[in-house]
Amino acid sequence: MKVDKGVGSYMISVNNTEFLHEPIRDHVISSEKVAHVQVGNNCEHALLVLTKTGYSAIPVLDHEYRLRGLLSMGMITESILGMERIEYERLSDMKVDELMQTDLPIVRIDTEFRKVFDLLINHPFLCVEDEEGMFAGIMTRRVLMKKLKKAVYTMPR
Ligand code: 2BA
Repeated sequence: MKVDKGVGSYMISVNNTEFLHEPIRDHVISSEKVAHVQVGNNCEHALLVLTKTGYSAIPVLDHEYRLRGLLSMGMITESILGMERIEYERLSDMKVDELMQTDLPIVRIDTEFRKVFDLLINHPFLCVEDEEGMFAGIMTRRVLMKKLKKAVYTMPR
């Protein structure tokens, strides 16, 4: 698609779609930079991590660094909604394993951008695994948008 803004102005192009066939590997936010909680952690700790980092959802990993699920602020608050108040005191007795969402899309580190493009429409981020099935990190909407912006503003050859 080309949008010609008239003589002497500029042209925006989305013809540069080569990146769609690139693997996401070099654009994954690596595991050590991803805020997470571990199975067995209590929900009080999880609430602390979510609040301190400012993220609305984070991965849940096991002790071997494999992905087990996803935990969001919403899941925590929902679980402690009492009839008249939020029952924070229950958090220390609840484990993240009880609340986490386990049906989530996972992509491999060699997946092409084309595939994550589709998935990131409905998910703010995707968990990424390496060839051994270990948690490698996440691919976020922000990273994809930056990649897309670059493609849009690159003039066709
Ligand atoms: P949300 O936490 O809902 O954040 C939505 C967007 O708000 C983020 O989009 C980012 O642009 C901005 N944002 C939120 N908290 C931020 C912070 N502490 N520092 C900088 N920017 C922040 P994306 O960057 O595309 O991230 C999409 C989702 O991926 C986030 O959703 C969060 O659930 C997760 N995420 C991103 N980076 C993470 C990390 N380092 N650790 C754990 N989860 C992460």
